[in-house]
Amino acid sequence: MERDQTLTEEVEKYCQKIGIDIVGFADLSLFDRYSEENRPQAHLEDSKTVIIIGFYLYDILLDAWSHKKGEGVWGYQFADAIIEQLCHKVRRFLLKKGFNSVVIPYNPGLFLKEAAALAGIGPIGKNNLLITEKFGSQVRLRALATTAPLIFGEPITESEFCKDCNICIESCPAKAFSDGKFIKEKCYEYLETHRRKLSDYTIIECNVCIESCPIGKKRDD
Ligand code: B12
Ligand code: SF4
Ligand code: SF4
Repeated sequence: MERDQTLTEEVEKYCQKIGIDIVGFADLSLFDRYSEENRPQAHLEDSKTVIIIGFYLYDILLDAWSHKKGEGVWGYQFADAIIEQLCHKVRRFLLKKGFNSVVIPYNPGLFLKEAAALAGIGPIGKNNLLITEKFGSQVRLRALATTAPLIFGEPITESEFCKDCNICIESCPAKAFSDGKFIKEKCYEYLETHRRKLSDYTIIECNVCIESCPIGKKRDD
């Protein structure tokens, strides 16, 4: 299938213009390794490209979760709400060019940090998260599936950033990396029991494995 260099550059430029900090494009066939509901085709049958966007969490408040009084479910994430709007703008931009797109739901959806690594945005580091050169792991992610034939990035499978570093592993208060791999149950339990309360309805979760990582911390913008 012919891929469109000009359109790819136009999408990149548009993303930059509307305040999307990171964008990458991934090959659909790389998602065949996942179960059906975690593939782009489950959301848009004739998809040709997966677009991954990243929003830099420049203020910790963007990472807050909220719920409505009486509901008790942490259903609203501030950065996710912004990213969703940005995704819809990209969708509209592509629609005007004659291509259909779908903003992929959060759950079930794609495995976003893997999708970003498959799009060549950055590696998954020892902190088990996507690392970007400019922002470290301080980015929230979301994806669209589109019929636009965009040019893919090269998948990244190893982290050149981590090498001899172990800062995130040593900093994790739950010791979730103590057996040489990420133990999600330890992390989950810690997140549940150590919420930073901002108000009756809003909290911030642990993000030490993000904040302790030195990558992307030397920016001046
Ligand atoms: C379920 C979930 C959780 C659960 C369980 C996590 C888990 N890893 O299973 C809990 C609640 C514990 C959790 C915790 C956190 N989460 Co969370 N979580 C998710 C969610 C919804 C799905 C993750 C998932 O199941 N991935 C698939 C599994 C198979 O991956 P995995 O086992 O973690 O990792 C394997 C692969 O990465 C693979 N691998 C390694 N290198 C490579 C390279 C390639 C190319 C490939 C294909 C695979 C691969 O090896 C790993 C080990 O087996 C995603 C959102 C989404 N829809 O993707 C957010 C997400 C991963 N979480 C996120 C964040 C920020 C957090 C927290 C910091 C909490 C917070 N403050 O928000 C912690 C960090 C924990 C950590 N260090 O990993 C962000 C990460 C952003 C980033 N920069 O990477 C995401 C993407 C949400 C978002 N919208 O941005 N999370
Ligand atoms: S703190 Fe060090 S080991 Fe951990 S993700 Fe960042 S660079 Fe990699
Ligand atoms: S979010 Fe906190 S508890 Fe979970 S792995 Fe990261 S540092 Fe550890």
